[in-house]
Amino acid sequence: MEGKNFLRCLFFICSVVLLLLFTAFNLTSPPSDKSELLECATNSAWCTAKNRILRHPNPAPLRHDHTADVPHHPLDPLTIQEMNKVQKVIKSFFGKSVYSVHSLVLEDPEKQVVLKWQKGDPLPPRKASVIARASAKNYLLTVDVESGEVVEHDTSHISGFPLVTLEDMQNVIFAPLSNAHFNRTILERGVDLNDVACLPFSPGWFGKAEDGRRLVKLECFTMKDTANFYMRPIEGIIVITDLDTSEVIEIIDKGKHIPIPKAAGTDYRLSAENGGVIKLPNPISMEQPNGPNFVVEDEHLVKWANWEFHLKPDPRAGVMISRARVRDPETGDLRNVMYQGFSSELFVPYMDPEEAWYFKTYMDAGEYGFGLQALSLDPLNDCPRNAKFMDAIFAASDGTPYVRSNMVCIFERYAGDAAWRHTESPITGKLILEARPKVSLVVRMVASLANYDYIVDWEFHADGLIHVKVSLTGIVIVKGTSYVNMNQVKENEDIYGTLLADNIIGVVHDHYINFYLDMDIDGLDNSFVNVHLQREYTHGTSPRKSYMKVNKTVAKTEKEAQIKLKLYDPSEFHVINPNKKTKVGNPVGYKVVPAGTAASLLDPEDPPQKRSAFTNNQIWVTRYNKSEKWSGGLFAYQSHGEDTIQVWSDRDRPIENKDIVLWYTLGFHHVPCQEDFPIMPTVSSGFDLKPVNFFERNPVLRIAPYVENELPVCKAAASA
Ligand SMILES: *[C@@H]1O[C@H](CO)[C@@H](O)[C@H](O)[C@H]1NC(C)=O
Ligand SMILES: *[C@@H]1O[C@H](CO)[C@@H](O)[C@H](O)[C@H]1NC(C)=O
Ligand SMILES: *[C@@H]1O[C@H](CO)[C@@H](O)[C@H](O)[C@H]1NC(C)=O
Ligand SMILES: [Cu+2]
Repeated sequence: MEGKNFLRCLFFICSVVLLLLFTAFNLTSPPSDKSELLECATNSAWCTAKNRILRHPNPAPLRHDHTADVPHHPLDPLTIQEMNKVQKVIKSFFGKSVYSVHSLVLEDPEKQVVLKWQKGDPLPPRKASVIARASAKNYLLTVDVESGEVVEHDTSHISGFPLVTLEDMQNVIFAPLSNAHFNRTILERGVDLNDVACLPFSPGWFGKAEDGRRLVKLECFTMKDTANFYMRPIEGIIVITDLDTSEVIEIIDKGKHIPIPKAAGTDYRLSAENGGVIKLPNPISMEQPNGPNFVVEDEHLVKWANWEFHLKPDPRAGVMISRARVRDPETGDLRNVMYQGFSSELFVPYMDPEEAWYFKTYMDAGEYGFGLQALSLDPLNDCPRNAKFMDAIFAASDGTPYVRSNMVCIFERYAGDAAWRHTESPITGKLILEARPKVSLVVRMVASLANYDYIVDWEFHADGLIHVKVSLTGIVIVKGTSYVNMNQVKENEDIYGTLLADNIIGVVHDHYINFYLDMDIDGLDNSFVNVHLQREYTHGTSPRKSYMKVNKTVAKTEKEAQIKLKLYDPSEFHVINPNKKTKVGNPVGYKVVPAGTAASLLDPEDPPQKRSAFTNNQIWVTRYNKSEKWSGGLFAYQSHGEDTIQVWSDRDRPIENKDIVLWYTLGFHHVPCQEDFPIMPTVSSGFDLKPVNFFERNPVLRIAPYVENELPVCKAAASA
């Protein structure tokens, strides 16, 4: 696993073998060097102060052997043993046909069944939902794990293909090198064939001519003299390849005049810096010598403060939060907030219409699998000390289960913020100073989609707030150019981006992440209320000319809940339970608080926009329907856009006092800048789900303040 091969492995994105090797490495790393440790004064717990910047990656916490896992909860993911059973069933179902498994996950039981289930009850029948391909056809199967019964669902009306498997990608990335014309083209550019690495990019969909076969567009880079080969594109060469046969269909070569960008300055590893390491003189970490305040019961049930929810990794969504409930401090009851929440689809369109770029309109969840691309997290750097890690069990393309260790982490966060505070001013003569620390619980995963990294946090607060945060970092995918200075660019010439370094353009693009939020506020039947804020005139009845007035409208049908955000015509958006009111008579509810808003500027009829039509609005509300989960469509790869949330919502079903699903799209416009080179500093945004009249009063009045002598203080072990 040296040099070139190691790099190739990196972007085949995690073969199982690599993971096993990685785990083996972790288990055998030497114990910490004592001089690097800090000791807590309040007890004898060791607090390591190591950092990856200074040393090797920290040992991952030991994960247990999953072969004997059993499910405990109706929503628990399929275990290794269950997947093995399903694999046998699939094998006999397809008989002699060659097949590939693109998804093998638990088929969630009916909502009513899950809601009725209580700990100690037998589990409802365990079923697997399988997406497979055989004989050039998509299959959607439900397999009963115990009986082996298979139900086949008709999906012939849905265009597109299931997500590409890791094996698909591994099979295809060497395809260009089997082509003599490709080799010649590369050699003509002065690149050694042994330095070439090709990445499989989904082709989008741009017309019926592309139908009938699974296509991939490979773009190639040179790995010479850098770990950051993304910054050394062999510009303009696109190798269109058949994913099923690895046959090279066409080689487009439009960049002969474009030099390969230099390697100098592209590496981002500390080992490549020769100016000396910058390090804060005093190490920082959050101390928790007695361990965290949350528990994970039966592998998937997270309990912290007043929250309780089910958490599982998912190959497509990343993580799924289910049955999120919060305890009411007044009654002690666990109250339903959200039945299920997850990232449903992503859309990353690049804004360059040229031949080698126009198709770059990625739908990362449906095309690649947001969870499949989430690799093992690095303890202490990806998640703080005292984080707990959750492994994922995913299926390879032959249906064999494998373990993705440490894919999700759970940790408590205290960043010195206040949950609430007040100081009474001296003029009232009262001496009051009340302040409370804000501690929260974070669930985190990081998807590394080739060049880009998406950090997704679900953060639960004691006051009932759920904050969803998405952070973008990693490497901007760049375009080679002959320019080395902006003074060479003609006045009206569009370079579709920003010149980041010699011969490198960061192309303008967007990132959208659409969240499925099945809110069930104190029950299934909820309504969506547009709490419109409007200017009202006093018409001479007051010295004031105007004021802001609240006007609430309940959305009757889905179309009334297709929401485009407007700064100068603002609203709040509430999901309420009209059947349950507080003591003073307000319906209980939660609101979605938008942030990170961006609207797509593509034409609604542009094929990428039709396929990712979830970006037509920032908020949607649909009638709950178990088979409407993926807002860009079940088969997003080369989809035409006839199975999207736009189509479902346009059915205009009634949504008042019904079981409804809220969808929110977080967006980022990204005009790259030089600071994004050679790796991008993290950019974050998010949205909140916040209680509105859900509690009778501020639910965290009884939180205790911090007192100095109750908190741990760490000092260097060497001087202790
Ligand atoms: C292209 O080059 C690679 C790497 O040198 C080599 O393995 C392959 O056989 C070549 N392909 C053809 C068709 O010559
Ligand atoms: C409230 O908003 C609705 C829908 O926009 C509008 O029809 C109605 O006139 C408004 N009511 C008032 C009192 O402004
Ligand atoms: C549920 O969703 C599927 C897929 O969009 C659709 O075919 C079906 O008609 C929907 N059912 C209802 C009751 O809306
Ligand atoms: Cu970006």
